[in-house]
Amino acid sequence: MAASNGKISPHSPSPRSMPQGKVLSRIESPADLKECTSRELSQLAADVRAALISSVTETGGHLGASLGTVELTIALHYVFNSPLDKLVWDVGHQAYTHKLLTGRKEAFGTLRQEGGISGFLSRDESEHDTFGAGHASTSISAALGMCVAEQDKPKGEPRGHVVAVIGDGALTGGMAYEGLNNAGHMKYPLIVVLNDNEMSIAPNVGAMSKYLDRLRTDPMYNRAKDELADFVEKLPKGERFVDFGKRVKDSMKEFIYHSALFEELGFTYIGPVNGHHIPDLVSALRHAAECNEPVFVHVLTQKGKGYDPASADIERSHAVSAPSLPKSKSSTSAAPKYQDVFAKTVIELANGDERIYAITAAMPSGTSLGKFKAKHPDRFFDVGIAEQHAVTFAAGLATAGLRPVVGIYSTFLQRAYDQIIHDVCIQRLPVIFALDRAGFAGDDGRTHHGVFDLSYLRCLPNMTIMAPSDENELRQMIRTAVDYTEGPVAIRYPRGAGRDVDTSGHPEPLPIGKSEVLREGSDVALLAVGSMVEYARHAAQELANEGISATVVNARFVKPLDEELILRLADETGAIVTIEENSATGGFGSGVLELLSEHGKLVPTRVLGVPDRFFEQASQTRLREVAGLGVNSIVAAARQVTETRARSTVEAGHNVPASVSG
Ligand SMILES: Cc1ncc(C[n+]2csc(CCOP(=O)(O)OP(=O)(O)O)c2C)c(N)n1
Repeated sequence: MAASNGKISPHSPSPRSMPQGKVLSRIESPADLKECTSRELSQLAADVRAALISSVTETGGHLGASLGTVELTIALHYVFNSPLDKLVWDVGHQAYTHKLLTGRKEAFGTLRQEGGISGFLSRDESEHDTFGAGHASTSISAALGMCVAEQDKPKGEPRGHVVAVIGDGALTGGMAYEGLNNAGHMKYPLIVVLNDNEMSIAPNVGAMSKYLDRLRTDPMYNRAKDELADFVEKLPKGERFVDFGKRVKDSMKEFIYHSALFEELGFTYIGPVNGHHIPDLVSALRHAAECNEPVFVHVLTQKGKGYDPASADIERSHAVSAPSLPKSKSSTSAAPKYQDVFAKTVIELANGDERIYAITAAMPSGTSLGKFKAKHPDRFFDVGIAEQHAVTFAAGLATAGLRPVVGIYSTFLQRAYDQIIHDVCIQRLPVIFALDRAGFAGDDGRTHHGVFDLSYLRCLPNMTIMAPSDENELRQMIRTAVDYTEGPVAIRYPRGAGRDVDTSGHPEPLPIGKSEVLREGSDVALLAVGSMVEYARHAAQELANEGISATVVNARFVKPLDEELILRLADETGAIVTIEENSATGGFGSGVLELLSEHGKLVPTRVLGVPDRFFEQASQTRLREVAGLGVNSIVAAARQVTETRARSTVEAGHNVPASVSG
């Protein structure tokens, strides 16, 4: 079932056909681009755009981001020789054209589907994908490492150029500056291409964004741009590409506009360049390739270019959903999304509590905290793609008695681990972490599944961790967190819709560390966390049909555990199954095992959690099944522990075997 690269099944979706156009149909690899005339390259851009729109509106995916980089990608593959030359795409969500030009045209219709190609870049997928990503701001560091490796190759071996392509949004991430700082000083010939479309997912934020804006609108740049366009127009047609490198080399120097900031950092700055004009891009990239020192090429692009709905709502079209994606099993279409219930509740509580502040790291729509901004603009902060800063900034707010709520995807909080420990937990600062997309993230795949948070947070002293089983419980947990001032609290909830339960009335706080017993039984205790509670309920019903009587517990708290209840159930049922949509290593089930061992109650126990491997994209429901978290797996585990208990009782009476985990 599991392949080592994380593909979840041998299931191969049949690719949808897409229009390829005259030129795109001839391109099997980047080498084919070199044969193209200038006119053919612009036809190729049109073909690629039509293919992207046709295909991605069907499969879903990052359409807006990729439509903005069509010409840039063509120019990069025209000038450089991948895979000898290394192209490193930041995040990778804007690299669909790169996929089409590097042998993945036929598979493109399987994008982001189970068994299909990834929505990001992956070293497993193509030799042209030099570095996998999904999280932002890594490209400069990775590319610098590759650049050093290229330069240190033994004499006589061909050396490739290395180009990092980073968006203006990703440039707000601290790691990008760490990379620039190091690269400018090391003087290796790294080329950094800034794909500046003025957008992160939402409009970009921060002082750097303002600086780029000044470069973009400076009249000097506009004059240089016009002069360059004139120059290109005056070239005889056939020469526009053939002799372009030679002819443009000197004149390019005149068109270089200076950027004090990037030059002070040790880079030669080229730009701003019109990112939708292939001749300008080709000349700028050729010049960059000849510099033999760190070069920063500033390219201006338009997100969603060529797709009307995208231009009308650039933020929404950053990614489009597939019309036909299967819905999560536990959700109903009428139910509100967890993220919306979260934002609504924080707004409601903030209406009457001026201490509540909301922070997002570039995800105002993904977390729904943009709604908080509309209500309480003075208490809302989008800090950019800067998770580490978001956490320590929140810690600073908390020192003054404020109640910061950091709305963040589980997967992105991974970036800020030391900040959680060093800045928040050690100082017991009451920061509230709202972890969205906890559990499987679905079609975004292995870089985005939020299946580690219970493990990485549970081991931290002073941390309280909750997980709601429905959207009303999420409201109660937010209220509980706001009332609790003894230390940090994390609430983790899944992607998608809730269960359509009643969410009227003021949310009441929950007793800290207390679970909820949903069903009483005598043969086995099913201890479930968050999204798994419904699954456990269904499993209990099936077990009842087989004559096995199960207790079902909604854990609510992963830390502190409801020790009294768990120990009592160990005595009463003598068989336990824990279920969580988190790594089986170090999460809730591990906590239960630790508790049982501490008290010498080693009753047969199965820990159901995400196995120790990475999972590619599929629907959330399917991923849960493949990970062994479906109803059938719970039923099987319950049977196993009850049989083990029965056997050991018969064999030895009192000699109960040690816990087993799986
Ligand atoms: C560490 C991290 N935080 C948040 C995200 C979510 N995210 C994906 S793309 C994106 C915006 C990137 O903007 P930019 O780099 O300018 O690329 P564009 O989409 O505009 O092409 C964000 C915030 C992420 N991928 N990684």
